Amino acid sequence: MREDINSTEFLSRVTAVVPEKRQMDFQKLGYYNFIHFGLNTFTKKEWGSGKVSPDVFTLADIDTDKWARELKNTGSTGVILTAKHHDGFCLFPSKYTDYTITATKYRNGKGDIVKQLADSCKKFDLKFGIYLSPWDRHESTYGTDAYNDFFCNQLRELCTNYGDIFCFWFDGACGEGENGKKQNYDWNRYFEIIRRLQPDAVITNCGPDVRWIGNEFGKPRKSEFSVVPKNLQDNLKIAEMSQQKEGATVMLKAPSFTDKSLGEREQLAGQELCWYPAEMNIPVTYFGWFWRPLFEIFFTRSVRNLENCFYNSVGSNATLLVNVPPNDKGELPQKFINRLVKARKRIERRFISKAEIIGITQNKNDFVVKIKPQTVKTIVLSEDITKSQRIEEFSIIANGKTVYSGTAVGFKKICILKRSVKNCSKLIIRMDKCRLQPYIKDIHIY
Ligand code: FUL
Repeated sequence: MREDINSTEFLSRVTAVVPEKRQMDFQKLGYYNFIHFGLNTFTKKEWGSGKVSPDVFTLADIDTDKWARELKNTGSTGVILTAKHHDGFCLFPSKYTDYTITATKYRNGKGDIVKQLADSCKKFDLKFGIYLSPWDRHESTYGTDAYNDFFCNQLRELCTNYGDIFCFWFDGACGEGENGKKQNYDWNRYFEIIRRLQPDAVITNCGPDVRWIGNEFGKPRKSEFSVVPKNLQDNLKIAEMSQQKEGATVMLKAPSFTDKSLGEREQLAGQELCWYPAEMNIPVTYFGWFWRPLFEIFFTRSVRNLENCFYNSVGSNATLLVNVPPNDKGELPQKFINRLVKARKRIERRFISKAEIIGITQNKNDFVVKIKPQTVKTIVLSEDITKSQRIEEFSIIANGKTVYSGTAVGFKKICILKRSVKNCSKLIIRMDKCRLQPYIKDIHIY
């Protein structure tokens, strides 16, 4: 029998789903960065073939402190580095392959960019994460069981030699075809290694902790829910779903991650559920993950666009991962950093004049907030997600008029009013639809 989506039984089951501690810590990070760097930076390709000579990597050294300092200035909380992309080339001296940074001139063949950046992140108080592509176009064992051992060995190296890792980012792309090489990834074994060696790390994208928001254009759903059907995490599907053709933008074929709506009551009925919050990943250019001069010149996102991406993710119950790719001099292009810094300043400006809250009273579904009179333009709401995500529809009423209608709140919802309300002294946050009673953690008014 189909579950009654309005019954207390059903809603109790849904609201019993809450985050793990590692998911909670991760959500607090808000905005952080990706760094795509490797041989592709020099060949100006998105997907390296795995046959490119390490000689194309011509740099003798890089100032990763500068990367960390500059990213920190953009308001970032962490950095995820492509330790290995699909071409199989490793930025760290993996013992299990020769196709690594030690085969280049970099630091006279003694370099380890993963270590370098991990240290720089520590210095600048940034979290450090690892992107390790399961798809490997260089490794000869790829497509056999031995590759799973190889991949696990690399994972162990990365889990043990670089301090705390906050995130392992597994890419779903797996495009080999012509030579028939296809890998059955032993995901459970990979996850088990990470859980054992880096228990606080989240496993993202092709992993059980954080889900892909479903596009790379900076567009969230109308409502982003963190409670979703558990079968979304189903690893076995990943191979079929994965991206098979080179392209700057990933289009997974499976409908699930890209579904227009996810986690609405109808989609949860009769399903096993899990806590699986969204991450929005975007390149700082409108497309392309590795640096390309033309992309930098013509397609760097505008300050406005970056600002909106922030509200659409961090302000809409997701996290924001922005890729900032170093150029072939090993530097983060100033244009990227400048735009991100400007976006940060614009965002910060919005939150300067915080209203002094005189009192909050709850009257059934209304939270009545009295403030010292001022002009109001932005309201930030947070649910106590240790009690799950509950709000489905809400409205904000000021001076007797509805000034905002919204849907999901979750960890954080930034509500920007179309028109600011002058001389506002009282706001009502009305819960129009909720999964049992709401648990509001914070209300901030600006
Ligand atoms: C995709 C990859 O194919 C791209 O090259 C990039 O790494 C992006 C973040 O994920 O699946």
